[in-house]
Amino acid sequence: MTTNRTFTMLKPDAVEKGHIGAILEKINASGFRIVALKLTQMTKQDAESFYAIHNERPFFGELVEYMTRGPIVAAILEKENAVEDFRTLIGATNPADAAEGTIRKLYAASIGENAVHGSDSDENAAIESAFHFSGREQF
Ligand code: IDP
Ligand code: MG
Repeated sequence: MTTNRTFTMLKPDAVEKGHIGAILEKINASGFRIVALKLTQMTKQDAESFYAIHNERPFFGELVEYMTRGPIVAAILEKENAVEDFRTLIGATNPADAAEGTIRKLYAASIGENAVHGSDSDENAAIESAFHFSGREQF
């Protein structure tokens, strides 16, 4: 099944550095429609659950600490081929490997603090969207 929606978070480092406006502008300019949006903060339990797939990885503790240290912007984005096109827009996990012009190339500091999340599949986009937004918060 393919859908036309993906889920994103502007992570605590991007919010701390004042990049919310610039990143949302780039998302809009790239043809995505924002269909849900909020400033929120994940609890430790939220982050452990959201990133459960990584819980055996050596960086898991660091990842949870980072993702809970301040507010994030959570959003659902709509566009044809949204999941794949948004992964292209954000660039590689490690900003050192990210293509020119991508959000991570422009705004990420390191593989850990990489500014933005993008769902990796339609299934996870739906799960992650429901994690952060009720039905009445999605337009
Ligand atoms: P993705 O965000 O590009 O899908 P994943 O491999 O799913 O990358 O990793 C989830 C998040 O975990 C990354 O975005 C990054 O914040 C963090 N992460 C991934 N690999 C490392 C690492 O080697 N060291 C520290 N943090 C990492
Ligand atoms: Mg991932």
